[in-house]
Amino acid sequence: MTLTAEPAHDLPTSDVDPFCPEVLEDPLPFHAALREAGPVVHLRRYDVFAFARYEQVRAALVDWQGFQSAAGVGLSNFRHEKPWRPPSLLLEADPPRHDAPRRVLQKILGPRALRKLHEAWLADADRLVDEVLDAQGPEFDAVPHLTEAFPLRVFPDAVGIPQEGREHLLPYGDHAFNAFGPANELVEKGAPRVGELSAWVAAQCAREVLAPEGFGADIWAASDRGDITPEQAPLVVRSLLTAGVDTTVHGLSAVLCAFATHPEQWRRLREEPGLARVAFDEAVRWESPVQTFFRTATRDVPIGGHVIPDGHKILMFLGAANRDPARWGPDADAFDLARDPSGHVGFGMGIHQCVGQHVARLEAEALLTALARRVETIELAGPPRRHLNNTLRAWEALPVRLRPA
Ligand code: OVM
Repeated sequence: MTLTAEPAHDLPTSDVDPFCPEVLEDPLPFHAALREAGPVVHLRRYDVFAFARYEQVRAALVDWQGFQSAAGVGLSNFRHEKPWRPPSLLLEADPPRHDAPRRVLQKILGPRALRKLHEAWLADADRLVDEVLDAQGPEFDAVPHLTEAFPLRVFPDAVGIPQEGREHLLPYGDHAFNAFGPANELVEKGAPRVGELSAWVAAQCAREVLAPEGFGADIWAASDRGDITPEQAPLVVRSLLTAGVDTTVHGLSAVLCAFATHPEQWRRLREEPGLARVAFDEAVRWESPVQTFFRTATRDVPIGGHVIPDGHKILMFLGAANRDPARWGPDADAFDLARDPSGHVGFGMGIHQCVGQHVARLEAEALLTALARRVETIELAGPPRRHLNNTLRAWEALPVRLRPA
């Protein structure tokens, strides 16, 4: 093989731990430094290659042949390490094995299929907002009362799992998203409950446990048709229960926090409630509830005058790409409903792009529409508190004051 003469610049490196509490608390300065350092930065602490610019993150997401998922999309390399649970058939798989489960779930969670939930979820959000304003008055913590309450009220029912044990959903998802990072204190803190939580989740995936109608039943019906095997069906249900709750909770928290801190944007939404979905996508861009995913190089991949060696992990900073001024302009940090947020990588991009994104948008549309109808102003009633997670940009508390219209 002939080597072309590349300019001999050094690979930028960083000793920062992206998963340390200080960076998780406020990742924005680190993201900016990574973007400025170059198209690829070697993170010495974990011997991984970081992409923080929109161009490289997007290219890596789309290139599933060069940057595979089947070796895991966390730091752990499944070529050498045993995964903490059987790998996801969607997230932690490559074509061709990835494709049948993906096709099945994409149809079940697609815009056409969701039309039958639209009216019911809008009505349910109306009731929730009424109840909360009645019971709490104008000032309360939006995390338990709205952004956790709404997904927990509609999504488990839509999947078709029983009432009992639903309090396990958020802790299970929290652990699963921590597990993409290094085995740090956040993972250790979750470890004692993993057995119990995993066993509960696995039990909910059985055909007999699931309601006769719902996403769960639809997945089992796909196995009856032979679209997936009966062995695959419970793992596909598991994907819904793993990725479907914490993500939407923190996405809804993000959009409420954005409005509580941008009163002129709330006025804009109230004038034009049809902007609810754009507002949610802009908040997903602005906050990136899922901050990072890894890929693994399937060969020596040349990039920016360097080579990422076969088998090495790449860490894609979705949150940094979503605020890259080279893509979003000098106002990349602004939350602005006048912007077109399409093309953001908060839901990923390419064959693994979030299969639940239409469900998330429907939840957001319902909650924002209900709030816009009743609430003249939203403001912070105290300092919001972060919940630290290795992958999620999450909230512990979001104290708000609402003035009824
Ligand atoms: C899954 C899955 C998909 C996306 C994210 C995720 C824990 C899990 O298929 O289980 O995070």
